[in-house]
Amino acid sequence: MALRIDILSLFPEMFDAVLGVSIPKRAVAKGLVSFHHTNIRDFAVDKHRSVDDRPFGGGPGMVMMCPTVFDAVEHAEAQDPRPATRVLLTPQGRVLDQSLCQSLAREDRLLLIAGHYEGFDERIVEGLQPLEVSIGDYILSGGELAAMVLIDAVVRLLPGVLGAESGAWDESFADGLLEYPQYTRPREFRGMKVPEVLFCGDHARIARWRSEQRKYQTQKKRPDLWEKYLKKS
Ligand code: 9D3
Repeated sequence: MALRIDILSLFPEMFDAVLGVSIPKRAVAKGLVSFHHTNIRDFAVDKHRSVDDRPFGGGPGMVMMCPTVFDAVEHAEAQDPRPATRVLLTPQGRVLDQSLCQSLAREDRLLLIAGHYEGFDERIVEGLQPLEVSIGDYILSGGELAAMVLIDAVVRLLPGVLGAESGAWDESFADGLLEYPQYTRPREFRGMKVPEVLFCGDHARIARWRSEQRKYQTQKKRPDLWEKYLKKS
C-alpha cells in the first residue's frame, strides 16, 4: 500500500513547486506515495475566514486557533480509514535527522500540519498529541518549507523510489560521516590537480584513501558529527 501523506496548510499551492517535480513526482507516478492537501482556511467559520487571533495575556504575533485546525485534521483523517501519524511542524520540535526520516518512512500514513507566521494554541499540541518536528535552529516564515523538506527526505527512503544504485549510495553514508571528496574531468583545472591515488587502479587503496578522507573531512568540517561517530564506535 502506498504511503499516504496529508498536508494541512494555509498555502497548498506552495507545495506544487516541490511535489510536482523530480523524485516526489516519480514516486507518485509509481504509486508509492500520494499527497492530499487540506486548506486550513476552508474550516474557518467567521466572515473574515480567520484562522488565527491575538494571544491571551498580550504579546506580539498571532496564534493559530484550535477549532479550525481540529476541524481540518478531523476532515482529512476521515478521508481514509488508516490512522495517521500526526506531525506538527514547529520551531519547538525535535530536530529532523536521517533516523527520524527513516522511522517516518516506515509509517503508512502521515498527516503534516504547517502553520504560517505564527505559533499554535498550545491545546493543539495537547489535544492532537502530534510528533513536534523542527528542521533546524533558524526562523522560517512558516511550516510549509519545513513540511516539504521532511517530505523530500522521507519519500526518497520509500522502497522502489530510488534506483538500487542511488539507494545504496545514500545508505553507505548512514554511518554519520561526511562524503569523501569527488572529482571528474578534467584531470587538471586552473592548476588544481586531482589526487594521484584516484588513478592508481588499486581499488583497495582507493577505498582506504576515501575512508580516511571521510574521517578527516568530518573532524575538520563537522566536529559535532565526529564526536557522535566516536561515541557510537
Ligand atoms: C521562534 C519564533 N517564534 C517566536 C515567538 C515565532 C515563530 C516564528 C516563525 C513561530 C513560527 C514560525 C514559523 N516557523 C515554523 O512554522 C517552523 C520552523 C522554523 O521556523 N524553523 C525550523 N523548523 C520549523 S518547522 C516549522
